[in-house]
Amino acid sequence: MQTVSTPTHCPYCALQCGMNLTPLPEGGVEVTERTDFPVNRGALCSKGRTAPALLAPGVRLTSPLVRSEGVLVPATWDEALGRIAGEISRTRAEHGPDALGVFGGGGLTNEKAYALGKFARVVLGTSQIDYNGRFCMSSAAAAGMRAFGLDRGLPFPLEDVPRTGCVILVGSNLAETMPPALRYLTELKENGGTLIVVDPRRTRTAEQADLHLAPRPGTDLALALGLLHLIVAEGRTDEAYIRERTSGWEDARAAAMAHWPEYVERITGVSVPQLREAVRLFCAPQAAMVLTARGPEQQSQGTDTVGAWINLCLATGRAGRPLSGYGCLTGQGNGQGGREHGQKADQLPGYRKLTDPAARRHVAEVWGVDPDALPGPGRSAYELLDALGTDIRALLLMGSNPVVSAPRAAHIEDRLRSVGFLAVCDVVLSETAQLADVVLPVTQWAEETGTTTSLEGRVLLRRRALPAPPGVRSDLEVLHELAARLGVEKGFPTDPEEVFEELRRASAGGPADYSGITYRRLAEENGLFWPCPAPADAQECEDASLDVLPDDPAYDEAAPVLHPGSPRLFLDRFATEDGRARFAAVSYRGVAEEPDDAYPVLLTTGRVVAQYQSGAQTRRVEELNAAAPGPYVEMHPRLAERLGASDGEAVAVVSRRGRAVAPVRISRAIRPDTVFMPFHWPGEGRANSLTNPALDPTSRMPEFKVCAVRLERVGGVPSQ
Ligand SMILES: Nc1nc2c(c(=O)[nH]1)N[C@H]1C(S)=C(S)[C@@H](COP(=O)(O)OP(=O)(O)OC[C@H]3O[C@@H](n4cnc5c(=O)[nH]c(N)nc54)[C@H](O)[C@@H]3O)O[C@H]1N2
Ligand SMILES: Nc1nc2c(c(=O)[nH]1)N[C@H]1C(S)=C(S)[C@@H](COP(=O)(O)OP(=O)(O)OC[C@H]3O[C@@H](n4cnc5c(=O)[nH]c(N)nc54)[C@H](O)[C@@H]3O)O[C@H]1N2
Ligand code: SF4
Ligand SMILES: [Mo]
Repeated sequence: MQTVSTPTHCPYCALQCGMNLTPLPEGGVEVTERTDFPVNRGALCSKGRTAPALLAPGVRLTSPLVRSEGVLVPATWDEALGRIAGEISRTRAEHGPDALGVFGGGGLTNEKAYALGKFARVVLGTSQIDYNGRFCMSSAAAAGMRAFGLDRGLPFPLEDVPRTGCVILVGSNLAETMPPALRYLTELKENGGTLIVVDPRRTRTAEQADLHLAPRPGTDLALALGLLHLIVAEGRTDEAYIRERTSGWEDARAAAMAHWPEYVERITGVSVPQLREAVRLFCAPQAAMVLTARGPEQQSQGTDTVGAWINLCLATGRAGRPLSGYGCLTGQGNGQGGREHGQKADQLPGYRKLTDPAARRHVAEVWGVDPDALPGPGRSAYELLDALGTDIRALLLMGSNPVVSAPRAAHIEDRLRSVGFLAVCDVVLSETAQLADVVLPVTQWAEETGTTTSLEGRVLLRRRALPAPPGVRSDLEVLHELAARLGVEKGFPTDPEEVFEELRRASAGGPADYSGITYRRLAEENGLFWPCPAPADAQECEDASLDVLPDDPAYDEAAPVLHPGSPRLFLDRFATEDGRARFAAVSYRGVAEEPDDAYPVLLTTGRVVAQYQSGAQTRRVEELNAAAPGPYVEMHPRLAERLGASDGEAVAVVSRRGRAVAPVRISRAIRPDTVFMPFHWPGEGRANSLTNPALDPTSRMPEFKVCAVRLERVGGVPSQ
C-alpha cells in the first residue's frame, strides 16, 4: 500500500508541535518526525508521540449514549440529537434562554470555538457560555489587555527567546509541560544569556536556571513589587522609555516603593541578596523578557500579579522592543485561538467585546441577525458550573472534563449531577461524560481538519490524515444538526473551511484579525501570526489571498497585497488608545486562604509530563500510565518527618472543601511549608477535591495554585 504522510500538529498542548501522520497498512496511524516546522523541529514529548493510541475503537466512543433508567446505553444519532433538542426546547420554554448553559474548551479548533459561540448566542439565545480557558491563562490575558491593549500570549515568536539577554520564567515548568520548548532556554544559556526561574519547587525547569527563586506559593505579587522597588532604588529604570512609551508610572512607582526588600523577604521567603541578584541579572543586558505561566496566574490576585511582572518590563524599557517583552505561555492546544472567537462569556469573534455596540453590529451582520437579539455577557466558568441545577437547567459541554479539573470539584460534581439535563460531546467517556444524559462521540484531531492558534499567536492548519470510524461525527456536524432541529437551518456548515471563511469575515477589523488568512496560505506558509488583515479592498483580497499560491506566477504580483502576518507586536506602538503601555498600580495582598492552626500547610497543584490535564485522554494510553500511574503528594523530608510519614505511604490531604488521599513522595525540591499534587486523576486522589474557588476579581480565575490544608496519616498503601 502506498502510504502518504500528512503534515499536521499535535492534539495536546499550545506548543502545537509539528508532526507527520502516516497511515499504517494494518489500520491506524503512526506519528513520524516533521522537521520543517520550526517550533519543535521534529522533537515531540511522550504525549504527542503516543496520541494515536486514542484513535483505536476500543479506547474511544463510537456510539452515542443516552441515559435510560439510570444507565447510559447505546442509541442512534437520531435519538440522541432528538433528545438534546427536545430538552433544550423544553427548558427554554419553561425557564427562558438563560437557563441553557454552554461550556467549551481551549482544545477546540478555532472553527469549533467560533461555531459554539455562535450556536449559544444565535440558536439558543443564551448569555450563559464560558469555557475552561478561564481556568488557564485568563489572568495573563486580563493583565495583557490592561497593559498593552491586546492579549496575544507571546507578542514575539519563541525563536526570539534564545537571543535575548535574560529571561525571568515565572511559574512555568516547561521541561514537563512543553518539553521541546526547553531547547529555547538551553540555547539562551549557550548564547550567554541568563535564566531566572521563579517556582516554589526546584523543578526540572528550575534546575536549568542560573538563579532559582523559590517563593512561598501565592506571593509572586510581593516578589515582583520588591524587584521593582530595587530597580528604582538602584537607578536602573529607563526614564526616556517610561516617558515616551508608557503611562501610569508615578502611581505604580509609588506602590512599589512601599514594598521594601526586607518586607518582601518576610512575605515571600526569598532573601534580599537573591532579590538583588535577580535585579542585577535582569538589568544587565540590553534586552530581557519576563514569561509567566500558571504559577503566578492561577491565583485570586493573578491579574494584579501579572501586571506587577509586566511593570518590571515597562520600568526597564523591555517591552515593544526587539528581543524584549512580556509573554504568557498559554497552555491548551488552541488556548490562544480558543479565547478569541466567542466561547468566552463576554466576547464576540476577533477578540471583540460583547458590550461594544460596533462589535455587535459587525458580528450580527455576518451572522444575519439583529444586533439587539445578541445576548449580553454571561457568567465565568466557575460561576456557571456553580449555577447548575439552580439558574441553569440544561448544559451542553464540549471539550472539558470539570469533574476532575474544576476547583472544589466535589461540589461541581454535585452541581453536574443536579442539573436537569447534561449533554457531553467527547472522544472518550470522561468522568464528566459519565454523568451525562446524552453523550455524543466525536471525531479526533487526526480525523478532521481545522485551525489552531499556538502560544506564539501563530495560526496553524491541522489536517485530516485518516477517515473517522463509523458512528462518530465531528463537533461541527453536531452543532449543524442541533441548530437544524432547533429551527436554524443555515449558518452552521459542517465543512471546517467554510466555517473558517465566515470566521475571517467576523474577525475582520477586530483585535484578532484573521481576515487575511486562508487555509491555502496556512498550508503553504507553516502558519501565520495574527493580526493578519485582508487588504483594504475586499475583492483584491478574495483574488489574492484565496486563489494565488506561492508557486503560482501571479503570486509575486499578488504578494505585496497579502499581509505577511505579525510575528512581533508593539514595536512601534502598543494597542492602547494612546499607543502607550499602561503600568498597573498594584499593591500586595495575600491569598484568599492563609494557613492557620487547623490548616497549617500550603497546597499547590500542577502537572507531570506524562499526563495531560484531567487525564481523560492520557490516562487511556498505556505508555503514559506506566510513566505516571497515579496521584501523589510531594513533600519536603522535614515535613514528612514532622508528620511521621515515609515515602510511598498514603496520606490524607484535607482542606475546608474536601479530602484527598495519595502516597507521599519525599523530595528536597519543595519548600517545607508546601505540598504539591498533580491534578490529573479522579477519585480519592483528586487534587481538586481540595482547591479553593476564590476568584480573581478581574479575570474570574480560581486560586488553583494555593490553598491551606492539613495532612493526616491514614496508614497503609493507597488503593489506586
Ligand atoms: N504534561 C503536560 N503538559 C501540559 C499540560 C498538562 O496537563 N500536562 N497542560 C497544558 C496546559 S493547558 C497548561 S495551562 C500548561 C501549564 O504549564 P505550567 O504552567 O508549566 O504548569 P503547572 O505545572 O500548572 O505550573 C507550573 C509551575 O508553577 C509552580 N507554582 C505553583 N505555585 C506557584 C506560585 O505561587 N508561584 C509561582 N511562581 N509558581 C508556582 C508549580 O510548582 C509548577 O512547577 O501546560 C500545558 N502542557
Ligand atoms: N488543581 C488544578 N486544576 C486545574 C489546573 C491546575 O493547574 N491545577 N489547571 C487548569 C487548566 S490550566 C486547564 S486548561 C484545565 C483543563 O482541564 P479540562 O478542561 O478538564 O481539560 P481536558 O482534560 O483537556 O479536557 C478536555 C476534554 O475534551 C475532550 N476532547 C478533546 N478534544 C476534543 C474535541 O475536539 N471535541 C470534543 N468535544 N471533546 C474533545 C477530551 O477527551 C477531554 O475529556 O484544568 C484546570 N484545572
Ligand atoms: S510538547 Fe505539547 S504539542 Fe509538543 S508533543 Fe508534547 S503535548 Fe504535543
Ligand atoms: Mo491550561
